[in-house]
Amino acid sequence: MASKYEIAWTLATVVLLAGVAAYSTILLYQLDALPADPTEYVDVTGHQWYWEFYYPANGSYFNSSYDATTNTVSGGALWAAPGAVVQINVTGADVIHSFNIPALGVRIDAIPGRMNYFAFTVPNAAPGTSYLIQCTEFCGEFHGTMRSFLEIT
Ligand SMILES: [Cu+2]
Repeated sequence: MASKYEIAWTLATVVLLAGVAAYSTILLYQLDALPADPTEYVDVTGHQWYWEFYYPANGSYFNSSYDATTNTVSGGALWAAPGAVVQINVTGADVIHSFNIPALGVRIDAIPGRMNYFAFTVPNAAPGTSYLIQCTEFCGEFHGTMRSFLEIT
């Protein structure tokens, strides 16, 4: 027969774990929540091996090509103002990629046939500051140089 201590510590463990489960469930949903009114929307499409940025506010597309010898991009970048809340709608055109801004903790998969949504706040950095964007899902031969920059405008 179980002693009253066994019953007590079993119940205490159940209560503790239920509390942790409830707290982390709420936190998970809060992490995925999108802001009601972001400053800017950008559609991001991963291609082998470059990032395409579409700005619906002015209907313009940019294919951002990375040059590893100079560590620069041509053709466009992800532009945003300091402090802006940017919602990115991310998909893949060919294979699975992953859109990652390591310095900002932004990481979301770019999957063909699926749109993933993520919002983040741009740091209050000086115009001209740039943050590396790197594909973090192995996507073929030039995956390592599938880069771009978030550029503060
Ligand atoms: Cu990749």
